[in-house]
Amino acid sequence: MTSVKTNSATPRSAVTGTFDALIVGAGFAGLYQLLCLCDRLGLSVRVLETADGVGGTWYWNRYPGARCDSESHSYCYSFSDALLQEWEWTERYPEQPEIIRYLNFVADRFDLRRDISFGTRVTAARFDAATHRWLVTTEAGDTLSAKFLIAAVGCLSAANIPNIPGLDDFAGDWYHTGQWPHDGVDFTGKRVGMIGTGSTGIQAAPVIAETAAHLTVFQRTANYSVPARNAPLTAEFKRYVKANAAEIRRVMRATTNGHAFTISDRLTFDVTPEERQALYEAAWEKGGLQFRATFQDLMVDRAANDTAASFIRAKIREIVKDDKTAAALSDIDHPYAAKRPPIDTGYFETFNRANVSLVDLRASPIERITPTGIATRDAAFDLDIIVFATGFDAMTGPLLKLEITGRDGIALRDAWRVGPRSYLGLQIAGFPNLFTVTGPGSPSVLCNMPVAIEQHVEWITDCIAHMREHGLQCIEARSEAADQWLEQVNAAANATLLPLATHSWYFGANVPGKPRVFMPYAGGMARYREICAEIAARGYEGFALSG
Ligand code: NA7
Repeated sequence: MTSVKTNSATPRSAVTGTFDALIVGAGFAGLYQLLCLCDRLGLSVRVLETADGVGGTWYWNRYPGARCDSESHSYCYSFSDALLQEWEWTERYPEQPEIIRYLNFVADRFDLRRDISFGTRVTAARFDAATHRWLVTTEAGDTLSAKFLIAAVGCLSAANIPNIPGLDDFAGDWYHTGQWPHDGVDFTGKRVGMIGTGSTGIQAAPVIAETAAHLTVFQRTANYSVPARNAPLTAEFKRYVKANAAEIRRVMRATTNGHAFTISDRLTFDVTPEERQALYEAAWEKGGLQFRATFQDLMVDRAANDTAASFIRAKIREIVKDDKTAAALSDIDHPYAAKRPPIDTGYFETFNRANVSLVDLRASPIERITPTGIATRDAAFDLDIIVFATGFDAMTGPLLKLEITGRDGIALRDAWRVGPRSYLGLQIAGFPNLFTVTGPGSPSVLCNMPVAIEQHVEWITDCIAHMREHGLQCIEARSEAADQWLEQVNAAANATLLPLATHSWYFGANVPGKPRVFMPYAGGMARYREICAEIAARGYEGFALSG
């Protein structure tokens, strides 16, 4: 039996009304935006959420091994000292169920649920020039209206299911990791094929291998990964986090990537090769995304990056016993961290298990899916289950799915036909009073997400407060400001090694036909925060405000 297994929430009806603001999405961004607009500004607000609960991206990503790569004490809101003191994480990296528990705790703690309509999918949003209001339509056919529309839909929430011929004929079950069934998947005794070796596939493979009869990993692009070294948090560390909450927040707000660690100011070639090796060994033992903070110049100097890349390749070859598999896993074609660097729990070790094998798709691409499995150019693999760990139509996908139409009837799809064009990743010319939380053109996915989200939500809240104070009705990014910002986004990316990974999802390259534009702002979160603050202080320079 062919089956598409997704979590479709039950649509509810009768979600209507007139509001000051509508927010789409009840993840980290939507919840905090709701809190700010209701509690700080006293606006009437409704959150529309497809799922049956809070969590956003984390509501759907329930695949085996799903865990955040940011450390738990930094993967949370920092706006409330009381919340920081009340919540306690259990592990170095929070697992998906714990993140969901956290966001439910936040929703209850701040009484947010009453303003959220769950099971409500937005199918269209149109700016009505006559009333200067957004008209939002839901799947159930209801229409709501609001002065402000805030898209808090996340960057990685539109699943990318590759269009491989024959999928409809597959007799087994298949799943995308970002649309995982709530009751889980039993791999016991099954022959499983997993396509994709990004952060998700690298997290999922070791867990699937524990119960599957056989796991075949289909790798198109070999990837670096550093051990996560996950572990339960000690009582001492928990005390440290509570006692130092203010300092941790200060560091997170001051660093390029919004994490609670700082990037070393040491340059790669200022130390001897022996010292460098020892520093990499120490970073490998420590584990986590912090590996890329070993030297200041790893992301800007190719020769410096090569030293980190060589170190990790050597580790892969040391861990993986089978020479051919080790060669395919370490044959990596891009600089370290030019694609989002995964961290893992026993990923490379998994290939030493008798029930796990690797298929190198560069050597032999997938030709089709058959009723019994996957056929590559050179072989056929019999499978009971296919897992697509194939990522997302990142950043623009979730926004385009809202079918937004702006002033003068311009569809966002048309406005962005050659790529996203947004001022600061916050507003789009032609779309008045629409804000995008962590939209393309902002640091977003290059930053620890809660930090990026809090900065955007607070900026949007301050902006709306400013408009109310000055009796202003409309704000819209100026076209020329968006163009100039796009140049800055490109310049920031070009100052790093990030553009050298031309197949990265940062470019949209993982989705066939998607315009190739480097989407996130790579100039660093701290610098970006200053830019946004300066623009606001100069009377919202680059935005047209009208009464
Ligand atoms: P990613 O990082 O986009 O990884 C997707 C993987 O799937 C990657 O290895 C892709 O290979 C592979 N892929 C995608 N399409 C295909 C097709 N058609 N055939 C074979 N292989 C394919 O997504 P993740 O879910 O792992 O991670 C997304 C983010 O979530 C991550 O970066 C963190 O920020 C959290 P490719 O590299 O494109 O050759």
